[in-house]
Amino acid sequence: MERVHSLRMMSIFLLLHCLIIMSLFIAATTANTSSTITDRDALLALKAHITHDPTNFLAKNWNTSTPVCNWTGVACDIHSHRVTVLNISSLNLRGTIPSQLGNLSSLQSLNLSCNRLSGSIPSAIFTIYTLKNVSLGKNQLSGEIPTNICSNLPFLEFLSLSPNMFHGGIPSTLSNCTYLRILSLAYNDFSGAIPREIGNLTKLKVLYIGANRLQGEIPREFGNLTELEQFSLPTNNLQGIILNFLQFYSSSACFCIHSFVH
Ligand SMILES: *[C@@H]1O[C@H](CO)[C@@H](O)[C@H](O)[C@H]1NC(C)=O
Ligand SMILES: *[C@@H]1O[C@H](CO)[C@@H](O)[C@H](O)[C@H]1NC(C)=O
Ligand SMILES: *[C@@H]1O[C@H](CO)[C@@H](O)[C@H](O)[C@H]1NC(C)=O
Ligand SMILES: *[C@@H]1O[C@H](CO)[C@@H](O)[C@H](O)[C@H]1NC(C)=O
Ligand SMILES: *[C@@H]1O[C@H](CO)[C@@H](O)[C@H](O)[C@H]1NC(C)=O
Ligand SMILES: *[C@@H]1O[C@H](CO)[C@@H](O)[C@H](O)[C@H]1NC(C)=O
Ligand SMILES: *[C@@H]1O[C@H](CO)[C@@H](O)[C@H](O)[C@H]1NC(C)=O
Ligand SMILES: *[C@@H]1O[C@H](CO)[C@@H](O)[C@H](O)[C@H]1NC(C)=O
Ligand SMILES: *[C@@H]1O[C@H](CO)[C@@H](O)[C@H](O)[C@H]1NC(C)=O
Ligand SMILES: CC(=O)N[C@H]1CO[C@H](CO)[C@@H](O)[C@@H]1O
Repeated sequence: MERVHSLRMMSIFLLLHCLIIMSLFIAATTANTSSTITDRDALLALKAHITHDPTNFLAKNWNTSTPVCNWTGVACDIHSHRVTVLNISSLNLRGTIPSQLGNLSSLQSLNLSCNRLSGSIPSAIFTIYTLKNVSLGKNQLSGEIPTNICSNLPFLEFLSLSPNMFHGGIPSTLSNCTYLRILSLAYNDFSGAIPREIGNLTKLKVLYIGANRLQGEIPREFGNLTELEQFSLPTNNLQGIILNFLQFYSSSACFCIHSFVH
């Protein structure tokens, strides 16, 4: 009698154990499915905004028969299955950037560089709190940088917009992206003064703002940028600017340089 009782207790215990493990497993695999669907829809919106894809990269690799995390150029967090990296650089893609991309709310690295994308950057991109790297260089993008660019990007380390056709002023509020290490705004159509607040970005290692229509003095505060290793500034020494910039591009292997030097 005793034995039967303890056996029964044991099987109830085991059953409970199984139930807990099963529910944990279900929770893990179904967690945030609505977020992963949102990620998929955001990438499908991007695909729909690409008007020309000469290597059929998106047509071949981005389809709903495979999970988003298996798509080429996409990487996900292994636990949440949220998209953390989007790299579709150097594919000669034409088209525009849809605002739905701003729904990739776990994205850390966005690389759309070396394509032929046009239009402006949707402001929704600047609401992705987790962003660290943004490479949009070597496209045909235009518009202004919004003054609230850094309001929701506390972790931004890498911002490259060169070369493109952005205009307007360089916002002084860029200094709120306090972790910026690489800032490349060169080869655009920026005008106005160079904001002294950039001198607050003391982690800057690379600063390219040359080859724009900026005016005035280089702020004294730039003397505070003690980590700076490479820079181009709007001086008369255009040769120097190009040299620095070429070095940057050859070291970062974006082999699409010829077309804009000419
Ligand atoms: C869907 O994409 C996968 C690779 O991610 C590819 O192997 C497969 O052929 C594609 N299917 C269609 C119908 O294009
Ligand atoms: C997606 O990728 C994972 C890991 O690389 C692999 O195990 C799985 O079979 C892939 N799924 C499909 C549908 O291709
Ligand atoms: C990004 O994509 C380009 C072109 O497909 C590739 O050469 C490069 O290695 C990729 N970078 C990363 C960090 O995956
Ligand atoms: C995604 O972004 C678009 C445009 O920014 C928005 O209209 C939509 O409601 C967002 N949410 C989802 C879940 O797709
Ligand atoms: C951001 O870019 C830097 C330099 O290319 C790289 O070392 C780093 O791993 C990237 N971070 C992410 C989150 O992709
Ligand atoms: C920039 O940061 C300061 C101090 O943290 C804050 O008061 C200000 O509102 C921020 N401005 C923007 C545009 O993000
Ligand atoms: C940034 O720099 C400006 C001018 O150089 C200064 O007035 C301001 O206090 C600084 N802001 C922060 C948050 O360090
Ligand atoms: C930055 O530079 C300015 C002017 O050169 C100086 O007055 C200020 O104290 C410096 N700030 C820091 C934080 O080093
Ligand atoms: C983005 O891709 C280009 C070309 O593949 C590369 O040179 C650049 O370093 C990448 N940006 C980041 C932040 O990794
Ligand atoms: C279990 C899990 O990953 N939950 C996350 C789902 O997504 C929301 C918003 O992105 C997060 O706040 C949760 O932590």
